[in-house]
Amino acid sequence: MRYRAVLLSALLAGAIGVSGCGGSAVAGDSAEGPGTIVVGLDTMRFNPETISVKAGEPVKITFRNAGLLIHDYISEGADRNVKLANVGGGKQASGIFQASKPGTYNVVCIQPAHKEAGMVGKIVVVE
Ligand SMILES: [Cu+2]
Repeated sequence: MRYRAVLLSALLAGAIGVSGCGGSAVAGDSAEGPGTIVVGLDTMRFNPETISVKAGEPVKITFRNAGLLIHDYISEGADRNVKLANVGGGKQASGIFQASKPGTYNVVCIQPAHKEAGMVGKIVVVE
């Protein structure tokens, strides 16, 4: 529903000519799931560190890099992992995560030394 509202307001903005930046950010994106945003920081943290999703449901995860360094948001062990790699500073990327089995799935940034510095997160899949 939120996706549809965003799309509608984008269309309206375009129609009355107040659209600030060219191109549609939503075109081509999957509309599956309500969507969750995780921010990556140069302090080697994900914010939020842990997100919670429902088992079996495809969830759109958007990883927004608020730092200057390149970061990744890569999950492990799920049916469909998000592999948002080499996201530049100020950029963002989206992917679909889906896990049928409840549990805790790890997320890492695989840039050199980032994981070791604590750039790890979790996706908790609940029933
Ligand atoms: Cu990183």
